[in-house]
Amino acid sequence: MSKLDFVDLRSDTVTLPTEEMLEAIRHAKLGDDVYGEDPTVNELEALAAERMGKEAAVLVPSGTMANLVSLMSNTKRGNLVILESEAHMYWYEVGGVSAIAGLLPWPVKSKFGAFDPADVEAAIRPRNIHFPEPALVCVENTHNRHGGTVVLPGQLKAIGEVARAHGLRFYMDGARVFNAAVALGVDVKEFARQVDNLMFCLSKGLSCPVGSLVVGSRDFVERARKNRKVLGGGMRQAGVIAAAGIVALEEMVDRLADDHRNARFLAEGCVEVDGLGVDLARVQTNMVVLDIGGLGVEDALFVSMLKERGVLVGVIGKGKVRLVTHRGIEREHMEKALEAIKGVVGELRVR
Ligand code: TLP
Repeated sequence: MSKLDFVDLRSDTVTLPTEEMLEAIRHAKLGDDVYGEDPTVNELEALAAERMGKEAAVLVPSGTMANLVSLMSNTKRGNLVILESEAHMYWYEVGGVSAIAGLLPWPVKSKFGAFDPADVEAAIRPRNIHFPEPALVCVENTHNRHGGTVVLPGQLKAIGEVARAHGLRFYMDGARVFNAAVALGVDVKEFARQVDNLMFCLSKGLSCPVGSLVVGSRDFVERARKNRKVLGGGMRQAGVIAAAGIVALEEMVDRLADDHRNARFLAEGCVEVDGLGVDLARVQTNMVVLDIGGLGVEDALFVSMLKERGVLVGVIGKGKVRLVTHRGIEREHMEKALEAIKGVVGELRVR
């Protein structure tokens, strides 16, 4: 990123493919993946399953489709699904959980994204003629709207035990589960083994242009493959996507630690700025959420003033501004962002 470019902290989804990915795409062996004949897709799916310690995986175009096919493959229409009340699936996936999967979402609140197992237990109502059949419990890891917080393997274990005791499946939206693993310094399998199935994204911090993987048992993945097809997600020479994914899994995981360090640096700088709120306990991975409520201005004004200073950020709720670090954002960009934030806050406070 040159000094003239914007410091784009809206999301890690803005990352561009690396030179090595572009090279791998150029040389990828291709075939028709709907026939199961794309060798590069087959290699990526086998690699993803192996990394997660599960039987099988299927490549889908997006995280949203990954969640949707997983919902469909874990439930029957009319079932009840327990979700965290700030979950991406509940907020940002256009209501596909009901509109397409035909499920009743049952939101349960939590502090940092990890439900209290007792709250999950309470949400699982007894089997009764009046009630929908509960089928699935979902967690998100890292948790986006909670600020990139990690749901710990031990917390997953406790939630999973409640789900299984009632005959429910347990699914993880692991869009950023590699961030969780890197933050804790543990193998990603520590998270994956606690759930029946999960998805993760290639196109966030791992820098791929497109793609997510749905991972689980052979039976589940077979259903997911069929559900991907019904949604129009069966792709042909998808090895062009998978080639970058293989590079991501082999080369791009460890560097997520840089993003975490940069987020921490930014957050610690922002804590010092009068008028801003930052909950440092939530700054566990590559996100920082600023509470700008104390400034008494419209969120859009704050965002546009930062943009004038060359910094792009997003709004995730009234008075809540999200900044996300990723590849291409270095320490100097963090310094520039911090200066810009201080400048905007200073200007607003003298108004
Ligand atoms: N999140 C995006 C936006 O949609 C908000 C972002 O910029 O963070 N699960 C989680 C936890 C996600 O954060 C996202 C994307 C998805 C699923 C959906 O992935 P895509 O965007 O590939 O459909």
